[in-house]
Amino acid sequence: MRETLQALSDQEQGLYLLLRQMLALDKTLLLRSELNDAYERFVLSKEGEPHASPALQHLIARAQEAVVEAPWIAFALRPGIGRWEYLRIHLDHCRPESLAVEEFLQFKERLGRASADSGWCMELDLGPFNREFPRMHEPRSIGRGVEFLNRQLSSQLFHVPGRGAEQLLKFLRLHQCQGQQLMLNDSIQDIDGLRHALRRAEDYLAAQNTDADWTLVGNTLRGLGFEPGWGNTAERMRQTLLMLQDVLEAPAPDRLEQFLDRIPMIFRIVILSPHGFFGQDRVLGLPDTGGQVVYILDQVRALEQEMQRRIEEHGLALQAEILVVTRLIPEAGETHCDEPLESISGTENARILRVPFRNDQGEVMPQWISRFAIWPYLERFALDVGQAIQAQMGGRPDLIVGNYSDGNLVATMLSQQLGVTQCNIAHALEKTKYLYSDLYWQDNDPQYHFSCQFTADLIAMNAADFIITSTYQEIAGTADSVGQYESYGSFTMPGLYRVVNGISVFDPKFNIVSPGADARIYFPWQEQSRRLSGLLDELNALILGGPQDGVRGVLQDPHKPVIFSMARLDRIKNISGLLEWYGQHERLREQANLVLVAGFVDASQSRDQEEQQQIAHLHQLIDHYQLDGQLRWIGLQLDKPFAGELYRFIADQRGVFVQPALFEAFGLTVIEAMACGLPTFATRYGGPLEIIEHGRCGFHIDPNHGERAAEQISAFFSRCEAEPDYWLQISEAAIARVEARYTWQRYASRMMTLSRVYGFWKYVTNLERAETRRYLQMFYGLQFRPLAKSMDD
Ligand code: UDP
Ligand code: LCN
Repeated sequence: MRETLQALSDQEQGLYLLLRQMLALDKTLLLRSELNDAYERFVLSKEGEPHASPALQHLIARAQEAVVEAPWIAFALRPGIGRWEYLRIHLDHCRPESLAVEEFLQFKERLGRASADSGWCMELDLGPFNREFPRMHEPRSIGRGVEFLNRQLSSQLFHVPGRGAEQLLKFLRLHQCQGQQLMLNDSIQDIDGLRHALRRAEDYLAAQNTDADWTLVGNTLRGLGFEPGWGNTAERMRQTLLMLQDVLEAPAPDRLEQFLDRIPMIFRIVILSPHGFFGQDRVLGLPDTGGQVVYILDQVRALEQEMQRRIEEHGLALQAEILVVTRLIPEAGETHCDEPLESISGTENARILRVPFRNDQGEVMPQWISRFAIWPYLERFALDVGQAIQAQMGGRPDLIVGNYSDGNLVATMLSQQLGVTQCNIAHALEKTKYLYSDLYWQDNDPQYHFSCQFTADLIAMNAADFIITSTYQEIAGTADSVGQYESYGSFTMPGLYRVVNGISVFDPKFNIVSPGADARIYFPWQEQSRRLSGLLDELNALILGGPQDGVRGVLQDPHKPVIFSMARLDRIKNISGLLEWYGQHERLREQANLVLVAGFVDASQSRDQEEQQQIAHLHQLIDHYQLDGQLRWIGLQLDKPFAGELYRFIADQRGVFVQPALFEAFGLTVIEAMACGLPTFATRYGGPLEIIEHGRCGFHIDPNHGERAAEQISAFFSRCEAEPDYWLQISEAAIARVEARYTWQRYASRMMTLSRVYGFWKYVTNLERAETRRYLQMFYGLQFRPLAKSMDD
């Protein structure tokens, strides 16, 4: 900060003129883009030009936003990823002064409608609790928390002679599954005893047949103090013993991680996903029902395989078990969401367990409830789920995974109640999707109830033992944009509370583990032998055929390539934007047809208000641009294999996929389309920015500049005509990108390692986190509960 202040100290005149121009805009809040525009205009103006300077440019380049309260302007600066500074400047003397974050937030609050009259506002600060906890410093370490934590904590733990070894010994004695003691029994009392037993067991195993299993060597090992879990063969058991010996001898973080990876810790997992229609059939595309469902079902299959593989390697005859817990919806329409238990296809022992929401009187809520309105039901749901899990599993799980804000809050309650490691997956934090959703929360609250959601998010993200994200930008953004988690670092909801230190992107609980595209479904268009050729007639009829129920438009020239998009009909998905860009771009309309799979064509079939509005809007646009002969809007739920074949069908015709969202947290459709080999144009706001390498394996588009996006797509088609190999080149690069980066196998293996390592550190450092838990409980009781309750009134 000192540097910034110093650099600006001799810029008084320039600052004065620039600030005057900003004040003249007559806006109370200036966004980054507006600040940049203002500066550009300033340096091009006659009076501004002589004052253009690196110092002023630097200020503007770092400024994320400015609050104008004439004659003051306060700036929030982001000098680097995850780093923030604040300053204010008075027009009269133009000497910048540094501000504390809370002072900057107070500036903002004065703009919010309900700024507290007394000026008092509750301030939430989680910083002090984490003071003792290791924190990363380098942006490139963000999202690689487990490596950092291992390094830091193992050196702390093993620094005090004997302490680490003692903890490890205690930890190894903890493990049990279905009443069976694992790893060590009580006969090993101390570290000397452990070292001694390890040496003897190692000598013994070295003399055995390398393939011998526990039935052959178990008696002797048990006599030495060991229990099953060290490996499925004498050789593997020996390796594991040696790894432990190495850790005790010279504790290095990588050795510790390797050893922890060998400990049988995870047999039963509970995955929470309360909202939406969670099911295996006929649900995708229904409101609140999209990628999260796909992600979880694919994740479950991959996790079960990985768990089972590891259980076998541990030498244990046990069955992995996974429960996905969601809401039971009695009025489930065509879905199976009214069934309490459903086996997950493609798994041995994974099920969906459905528990209904109940109101205060204990009555079951029959209808679907929007994800924005579920808050009053969650506490009771968590209690009911706790009982249902125990009944179903006959005990507690080894890991609880929350999904989205509601699932993460329920995961927090359950993990605390059961003392189990908690992992959070946000999927999409709503906060950054809507402009000033925090500052103007009161305007949005009747529809979106963000006051509840952001409070739940803060509680859950701070309570989690570890957090998985799909991309780096989800945590910390980019050099130019703020990360989704980063946006919870400091913010204010005037009249409610102010967050000075909500979460730090440098917290080692963050780990990037990207999801995959199901390779059985989304495979390259060239792999003819795997293709579902039986669907061809149906696809032809659906895309190129005549009028059909649930479909609008008929493609008059079926030979043109297709611009394809598929998404839930949320406003943020911006399907209407794509329709408009296409409608307005004559050349693009000549070059290609447009095919949309989204929502319903008939608004009366929709239960969701936002979706109904979007449907009406799409109809208006189609009428306005007279698109019925160039567009096919399919308002039907397609099953996954069919959707996979649809991507490839469009690739056969040398089409493209477009993901036009105003913001997309990750974007499974993007990797699905790419895995099938469709050149993809996707929003530059959110995950696709990281998934796609622009110009190589796809293209970024800016949804705020639709005409440019349409131009990019049109230019692509022109280039494909001029260079016959161009389409193929992008298609192949897209396939390769997904194969290299987005596979479920890699995901599952990483997730298993993380669960073990964080499980260990949770045990070892439990005391340090107790204070945070207490504070969060208070925040829940005093803030979240009344907010959720008031939604009922
Ligand atoms: N999807 C679908 N039919 C639809 C809309 C979406 O099958 O009408 C599927 C799509 O293939 C993808 C998921 O739903 O697997 C959407 O995930 P994405 O991450 O793209 O977006 P989300 O809906 O989660 O915001
Ligand atoms: C929710 C979203 O909005 C998508 O961007 C993600 O791809 C999906 O969840 C799965 O994580």
